[in-house]
Amino acid sequence: MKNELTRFGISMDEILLNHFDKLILKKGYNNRSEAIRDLVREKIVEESIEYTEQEVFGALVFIYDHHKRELEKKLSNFQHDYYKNIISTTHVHISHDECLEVIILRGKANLLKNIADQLLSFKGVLNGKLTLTSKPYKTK
Ligand code: NI
Repeated sequence: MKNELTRFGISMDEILLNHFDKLILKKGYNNRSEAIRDLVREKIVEESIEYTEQEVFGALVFIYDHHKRELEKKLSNFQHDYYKNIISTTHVHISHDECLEVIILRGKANLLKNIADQLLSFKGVLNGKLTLTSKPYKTK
């Protein structure tokens, strides 16, 4: 497959196109083509990530109660258990009582989701979210 650009026409009703143009303006795209390419890439990643056996990447962001007994030790031990999948951890003290951590993960999607579920269920972890991503397809 060639990596050259191919032109094709898209038919869209005026109302939808109007909403789309407002969206791409808000998102800062220079033209419709670039916005459509990104939407297609996003959809391809979203649809394939659940099933792929390939390595994907994740960012787990969560907030926890700094005063909860033993929680910091528990979080640290847990992260050591998965040292092969955890690339990096950033810790931010967001208030007198709470901390925020961002954990960057790599591995199979199901394992990363499982790691996130386990961690987010710890008592004292107040809120969190895992975002997974991967390359949409092989470019080389
Ligand atoms: Ni802290």
